[in-house]
Amino acid sequence: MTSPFAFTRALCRTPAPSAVNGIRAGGGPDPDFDTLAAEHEAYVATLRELGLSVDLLPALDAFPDALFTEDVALTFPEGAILLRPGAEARAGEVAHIRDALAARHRVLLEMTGPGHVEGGDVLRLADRIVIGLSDRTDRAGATELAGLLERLGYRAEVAVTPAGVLHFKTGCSLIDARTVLAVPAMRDCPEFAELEVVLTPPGEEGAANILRVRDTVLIGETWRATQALLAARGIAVRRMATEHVARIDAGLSCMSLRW
Ligand code: CIR
Repeated sequence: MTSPFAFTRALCRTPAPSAVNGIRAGGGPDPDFDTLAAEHEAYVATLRELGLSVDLLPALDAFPDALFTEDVALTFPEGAILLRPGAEARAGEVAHIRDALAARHRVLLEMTGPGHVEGGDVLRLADRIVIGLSDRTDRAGATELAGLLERLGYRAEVAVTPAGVLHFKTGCSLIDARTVLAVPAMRDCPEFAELEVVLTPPGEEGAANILRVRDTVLIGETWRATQALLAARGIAVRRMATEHVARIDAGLSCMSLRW
């Protein structure tokens, strides 16, 4: 096992104009494409500034959500795994990332089904990996993925994502090797029993999808109380604009595959 945030590389995908039609559970205003593209560009620039070598795949107009590369694969220094997204509209994205992963990883494993897993439901901890069951990730998928992870040397546990939370990581993220930031509904997640759980402050449940990259935590710019809470713990915080990606139910981890 290697550190869960000492990344050196990332794989992102340029948003297509169709991204404004990305899947979303609720209503609310549509994203503005130029603003969303600017948010994505700033995200890629930040990863590069933090020392990662970032490769940018071309936009895929036929797949509005394809900029969320995190959901279709898992990447580790030991190899990569192609997943089977539970959202039907996203299943075709996998074929479009296969060659890019094969070119960058010596070992490329692949889920064959019938189950489904999306990467947003896979939380990497320092000593194991938690797969959250959700509307996008089912038990059969989690079981198959756990077997593939074992081949790469990773132990997996299966958890439950609370109802109303899109992906497991929509509601929790790693702050450091022993600490998780989580929404109150995930406070008692048994998989966090040996960790410190820091709760998102009231009204800032949307802040839970932070992204730790090396020594810095990326967080949505509007989540002031959560930023203060992290800063008080001595963590370097980078505030990112996420308003328009959030309109299609996305956050910071979704926009890259990292290893
Ligand atoms: C979807 O519903 O699939 C996209 N609109 C958002 C994906 C967000 N991905 C993530 O949380 N890992």
